[in-house]
Amino acid sequence: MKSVVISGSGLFTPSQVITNEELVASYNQYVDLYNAEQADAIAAGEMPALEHSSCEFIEKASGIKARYVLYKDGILNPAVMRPVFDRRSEDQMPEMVEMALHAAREAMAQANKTAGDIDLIICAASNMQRPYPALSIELQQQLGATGYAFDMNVACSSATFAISNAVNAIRGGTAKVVLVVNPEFASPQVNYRSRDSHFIFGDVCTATIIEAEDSCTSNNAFRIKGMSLKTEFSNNIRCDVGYTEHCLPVDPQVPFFKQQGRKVFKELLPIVADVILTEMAVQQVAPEQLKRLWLHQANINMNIFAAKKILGRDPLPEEAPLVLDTYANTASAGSVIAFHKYKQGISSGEHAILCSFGAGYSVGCLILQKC
Ligand code: CO8
Repeated sequence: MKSVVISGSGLFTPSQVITNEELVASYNQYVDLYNAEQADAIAAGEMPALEHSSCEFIEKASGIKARYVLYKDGILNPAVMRPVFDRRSEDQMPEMVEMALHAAREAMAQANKTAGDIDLIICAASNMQRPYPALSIELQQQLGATGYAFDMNVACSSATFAISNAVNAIRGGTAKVVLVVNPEFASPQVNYRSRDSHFIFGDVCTATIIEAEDSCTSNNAFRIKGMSLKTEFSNNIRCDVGYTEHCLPVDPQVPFFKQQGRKVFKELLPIVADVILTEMAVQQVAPEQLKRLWLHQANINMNIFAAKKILGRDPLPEEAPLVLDTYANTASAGSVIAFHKYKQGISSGEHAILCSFGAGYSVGCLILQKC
């Protein structure tokens, strides 16, 4: 079987930051206005008063301190509470393609690849800004690449599932060098009026270059030694927005991400641990051989729990790096950000794990070995 590597990675980080303090202040202003407006109904017991959000809760429950967003202003305005931006015209790149272009260029430079080398582009993310033409095909044109391109979505596992598709395309002979991009433009899907979820997501884009080991000239490449993917249906992380929306009665909750966070926590972790430990056994990689765990970044407590299950002890911070504090949950990009920022200091032959987990449920585990 052909040996395939990740030969480069790239990251686009938006320039605008929202701290917990800013987010909570705007949410609490919204709550005060709402409770004042509904004072009579609340006093009559017809509806409950809304409660304030708190920075202490957010940091303790999730590990999130801030998030990057493409459009900050509308989000923090208690009368708006959504990112405000115009639909771009047909001759302008949509945000997701623009983000992907930046991340792609960094990944290509790391991998010593030009657009002429890339013959497959996969755009994999939790949301697509439009169904067609595929965003990946517009990116292909922007880069000046040839071959073919397609979009795909497995929510938080979009990146790992796309890397697995890339490996299979290379092994099957339909591609030689694959660019995978994960533009997670998450903020439009966040309900900033929901105390339970207003703090969870940030915007970002990651990119990776996947190619056969024999064509790789990068000095920081990782062999994809094992891959294991698993899905199991659950309604506990869900978004119902779709192309039929305009035919249906308007439901103000539909466009938003929603989840049963506690249930996700309880149900998903055993699946994650099982997928990772089984693949480690298949690849004959023992816990003490693992130099790093680049895990999905949804919740600090979840990451520590998963790392403990894998290593059989508490992880050192550098063994299971977190980017949640500054990036928040960035859906499929999270584990790739951790990989991109913390892939130094691993010697040839040493092993590491890149693993996503989230909606679906879906789990994607890659066992990597430094070339
Ligand atoms: N401020 C203060 N208090 C709060 C707040 C707040 N903002 N929110 C909730 N509380 C209160 C609750 O009311 C509750 O109070 P009480 O005990 O009196 O009822 C208390 O705090 C505890 O609430 P929870 O039980 O909900 O709190 P948790 O400790 O479970 O933490 C989390 C909530 C952080 C959401 C946690 O459950 C979590 O992170 N779970 C894991 C979820 C997860 O991994 N999800 C993955 C989703 S990402 C994904 O798959 C991609 C989806 C597609 C991307 C879409 C892009 C937008």
